[in-house]
Amino acid sequence: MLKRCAVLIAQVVAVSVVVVATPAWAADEFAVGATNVALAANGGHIVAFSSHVLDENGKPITQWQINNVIDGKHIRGSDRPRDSYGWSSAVAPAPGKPQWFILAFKDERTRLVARVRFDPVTDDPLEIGRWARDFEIHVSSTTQDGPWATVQSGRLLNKPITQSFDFPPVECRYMKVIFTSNWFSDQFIELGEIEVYEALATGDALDQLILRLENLLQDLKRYRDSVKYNQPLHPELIPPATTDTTSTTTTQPPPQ
Ligand SMILES: [Ca+2]
Repeated sequence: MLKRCAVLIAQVVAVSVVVVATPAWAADEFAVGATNVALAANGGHIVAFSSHVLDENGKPITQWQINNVIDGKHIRGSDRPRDSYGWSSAVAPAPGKPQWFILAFKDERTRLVARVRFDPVTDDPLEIGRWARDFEIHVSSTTQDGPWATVQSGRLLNKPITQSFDFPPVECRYMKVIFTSNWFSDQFIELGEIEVYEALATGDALDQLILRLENLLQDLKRYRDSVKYNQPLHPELIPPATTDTTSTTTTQPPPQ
């Protein structure tokens, strides 16, 4: 019996250690959501940016303004939204002078994010080299001024396709996207759209862990009761005593 108790306690301790030792955001415990939380229609918004192209009066050009990267409008073939060609910076990125923007989500809520998708396509053809190329993604869970943690860097393809980048789930209140280069143009850097997706807890792993702990605790309680009340580990499995009081009475020995 003592050996069984020791085994039970060891199992509870082992499961508890797993709870403590498991990283808070283990990637395999999450699925990527289907909602683009950066989309303006979902509450996404740009809180700061390096530049966008201006007209002769110093006003943003609607078709090329920064908010076009979160408007959900894409250019594909002959499908070209009249009011949204993508984002065009005012100048090309230069060494030490990247072009960038910072976005936040609905109500400035911190999100657990795990996927970013870029659509480099703008109204300008890829052949003129303005589409975004090398990028960095940084996140802050505090302020739009940082501190920043780098979660991803990479290079986009100069192709008219949306490109997806996954990373371990990370808390993000503000996301700073930095572009350090385009494809060779000395004029601007351009991006069609950015999408951000959350990591969603599947619940399966946690539910299974809770179930295991509940079962082990139940076994420990059974063991305690069996010792305390000198009863079998599973008293509920013992057939109930007969309710025939007459026969019971006749089998009792007479009082001494
Ligand atoms: Ca767009």
